[in-house]
Amino acid sequence: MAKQAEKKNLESPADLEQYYRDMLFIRHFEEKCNVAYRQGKAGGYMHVYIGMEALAVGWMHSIRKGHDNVITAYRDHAHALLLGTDPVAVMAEIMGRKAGTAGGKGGSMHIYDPKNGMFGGWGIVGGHIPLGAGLAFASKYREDDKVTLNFMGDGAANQGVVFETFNMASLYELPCIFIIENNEFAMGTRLEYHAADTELWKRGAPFGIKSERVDGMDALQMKKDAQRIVDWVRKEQKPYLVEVMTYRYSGHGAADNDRQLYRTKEEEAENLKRDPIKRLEAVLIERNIANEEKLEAIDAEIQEIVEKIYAEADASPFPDVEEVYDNIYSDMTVEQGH
Ligand SMILES: Cc1ncc(C[n+]2csc(CCOP(=O)(O)OP(=O)(O)O)c2C)c(N)n1
Ligand SMILES: [Mg+2]
Repeated sequence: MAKQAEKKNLESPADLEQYYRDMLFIRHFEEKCNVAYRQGKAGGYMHVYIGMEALAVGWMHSIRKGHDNVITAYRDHAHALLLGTDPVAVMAEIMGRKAGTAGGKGGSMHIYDPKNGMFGGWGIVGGHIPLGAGLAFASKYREDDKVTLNFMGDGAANQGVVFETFNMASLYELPCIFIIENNEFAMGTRLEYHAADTELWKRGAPFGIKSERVDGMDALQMKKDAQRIVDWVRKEQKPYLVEVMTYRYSGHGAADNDRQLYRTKEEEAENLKRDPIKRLEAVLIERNIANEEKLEAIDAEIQEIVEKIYAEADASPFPDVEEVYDNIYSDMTVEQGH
């Protein structure tokens, strides 16, 4: 009986294949970003999500795309890509081109696309957390039934403004999900060196916020947990705090080539065994949704798509010098009704 019930809860083969494609797309897209950076085609700061893809897939498939709000820090490509932001515009922004989401003037850390519910892309650690609560406050005020996903890193979870926001979100009962992407590092500083209590999920309790810790390396489990929490917040109209356990395979940013200064090769190898993409691959094979041949074909197809995106972005010109003072102030919020 229990087994049958469990089977009922399984996503369809098409869903599983979609999660797989999405994770692989993020991985290849960002591998290409790294190449662009090394070739001098992308500048400034750039931080990839490699190793953390299951988070973006689980959460973005649990919300109403184009309706709900998402805000995050500078590790922001995956969130935008899965919300439906034009991938050429994302790549072009990373490359500083006119076709970018901010006309090439924001760069990798500032992917902004409110029409698809993507409110950035922010570089000040913890600085966007009150902005996310503001989005949730607007939803509550307008009774528009939106949920806000407010992502932050484990390092960001130490910022004072985050605690102030927890207090107000709880006090005002905001439909806001605080998602701590615990990838075990804040730049080169390990979790246990920066957090007095490494169980970050406990930080919601003093404010009366329902909180828990979940696994972010298993896309299917992530989706299940994310869906349950999103549904709860939408119904109860109260905040929630989730610590998602994950691991950053890459360096902090594209310029971080010295990972071995703060972690060993053995640790990296151990964590690679938990690769969320490989894990879902195994499920696809086990459930006869795909065989090795099909997986290879999907991989080749996605690599080709990414190459096309890159070529299209690379064909876009740089912004004109005359545009340098444009869009510094904007009344977009009023125009778009957000
Ligand atoms: C207020 C502030 N302090 C310091 C920095 C420099 N800085 C950039 S990223 C970062 C680490 C943040 O780590 P975490 O929140 O865990 O996010 P992750 O990079 O792991 O996604 C720091 C200290 C900053 N951008 N803003
Ligand atoms: Mg971190």
